[in-house]
Amino acid sequence: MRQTLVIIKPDAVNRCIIGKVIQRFEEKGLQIKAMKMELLQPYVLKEHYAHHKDKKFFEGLIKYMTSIPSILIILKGKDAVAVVRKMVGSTQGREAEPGTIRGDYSISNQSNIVHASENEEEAKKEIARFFKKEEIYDYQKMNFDWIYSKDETYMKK
Ligand code: 3AN
Repeated sequence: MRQTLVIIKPDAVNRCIIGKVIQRFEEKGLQIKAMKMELLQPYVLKEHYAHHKDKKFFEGLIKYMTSIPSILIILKGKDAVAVVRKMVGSTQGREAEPGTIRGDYSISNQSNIVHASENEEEAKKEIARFFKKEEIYDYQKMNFDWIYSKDETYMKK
């Protein structure tokens, strides 16, 4: 099964909807492999958002992301990267579909509640960027047998 990185961003922390966001992932059947609160530092965010370094909003993005702590989470599940991106919805809060996290909680391009890894390769890099090995837990999730079929439970993806 695959793993993906989610950041519950400062706007969601400030608006007291951390629990609502986490609840959606738990109810979907994803497993929380790691979770922590951290005030993210500019150097790590400049690396994380390097693809936006020439954009007008870059400095504002770094300022917002370093304003108060974020919640960092690793989620595990079959096709977790794609499943979580779908749950999060498209980048612009005003355009995100209702029913997605951004569609239900965001009306902004910048303050859009969550980050989720874009693809498998990014997920691997981002997990290594934000977590130490010893912060990630292997434990049996009792209800996996009820969330998946037997064949799916043992499939790698
Ligand atoms: P996503 O987070 O959906 O993968 P990216 O990687 O294009 O989207 O954007 C990273 C972050 O940059 C977004 N989550 C958002 O906070 C911020 N961002 C993206 N586009 C804009 C914009 N036009 N104005 C302000 N902030 C933006």
